[in-house]
Amino acid sequence: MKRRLHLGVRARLAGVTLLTMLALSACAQHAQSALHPAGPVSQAELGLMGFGFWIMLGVFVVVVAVLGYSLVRFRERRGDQGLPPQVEGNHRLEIAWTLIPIVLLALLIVPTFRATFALAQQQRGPGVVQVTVVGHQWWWEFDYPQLGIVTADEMHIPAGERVQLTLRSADVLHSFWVPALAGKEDTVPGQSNTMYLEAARPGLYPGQCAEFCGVSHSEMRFDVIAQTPSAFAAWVQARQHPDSTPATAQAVQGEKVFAQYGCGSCHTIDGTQFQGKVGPNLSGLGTRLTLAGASLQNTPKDLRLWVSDAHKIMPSTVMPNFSTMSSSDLHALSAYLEGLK
Ligand code: HEC
Ligand SMILES: [Cu+2]
Repeated sequence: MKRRLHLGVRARLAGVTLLTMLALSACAQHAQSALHPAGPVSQAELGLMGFGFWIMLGVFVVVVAVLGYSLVRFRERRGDQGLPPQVEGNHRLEIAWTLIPIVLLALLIVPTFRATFALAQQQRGPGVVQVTVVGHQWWWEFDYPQLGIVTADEMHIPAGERVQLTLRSADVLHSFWVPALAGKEDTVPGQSNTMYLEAARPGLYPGQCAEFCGVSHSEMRFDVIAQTPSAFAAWVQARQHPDSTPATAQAVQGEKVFAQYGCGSCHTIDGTQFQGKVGPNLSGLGTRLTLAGASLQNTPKDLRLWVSDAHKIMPSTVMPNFSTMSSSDLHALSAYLEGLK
């Protein structure tokens, strides 16, 4: 008897915890939320989650109701002696609780299969923007093979159109996740995975690596910037015709510092002799919103902080600390890099 009561208490505690969690998660308004879908892919995925959730909530309510009823109805009463009548086996009940789960699973399987196959469709055709996403410890590279563009940290896409992604890894397992736009997809060394996504409206959709990939995993964020088709076309134009010529005397000095410290052995700047492939492509850096896996805002001050002390922001990064660089060299560098358009 006592044991049954304990079970009842536990069930009630679990119920209260679940409801509290639901209430709390309903309040949070995180931009990175799969509960606020901003495109057809995440919408379809949330629809599936919702369908499963309501079925399971129904099961939960029925089980708790039967449990509660049994606890009250069959509790030990004053004057009871010995064990109550022992009942074993009930064919009707056994058949019912075998059939009900089968029916529920059958209900779940139909939309799940339909959505899984629909969302796995490769998007092809002349109008479809293709992006190769490469996960690196600890930054994201975005290549647009049809357009001849390579960038990092932010992926620009046209709103209202399907964008086909091919996902790779340069080192270890990572997982590409933009909660508002689509579910996670792993980037696996030596393998290509594919997915597509679409943003219904222009906007900024934050994403991040969702697979532990080393000490700076939490600094491996990025933004998806969905633009109107004309703004996207303008961005493509600008990236295809980068302006990498330093415009001020300080920026000219900065370009020299960049060469002198060997930054170009790791970084590419389109339209210059710097063609390194180890780190992010820095072309058009001045137009970017964030730096270094979106762990810093793209300001001259944060850029200098990054160059002089990258390991403070991102432990173990391949990017060396240039802690002995003079302040004037650092200022020249930031003038040069922030001038890249
Ligand atoms: C040994 C290779 C290497 C060298 C040399 C190097 N970097 Fe980097 N750099 C990296 C890597 C790798 C990253 C990506 C860091 C991360 O996210 O882990 C990076 C990131 C950056 C970023 C942020 C880029 C972005 O997309 O947000 C800037 C800016 C930068 N480096 C500037 C420089 C400058 C300036 C120099 C020379 C003073 C330099 N780097 C030298 C490898 C290098
Ligand atoms: Cu990662």
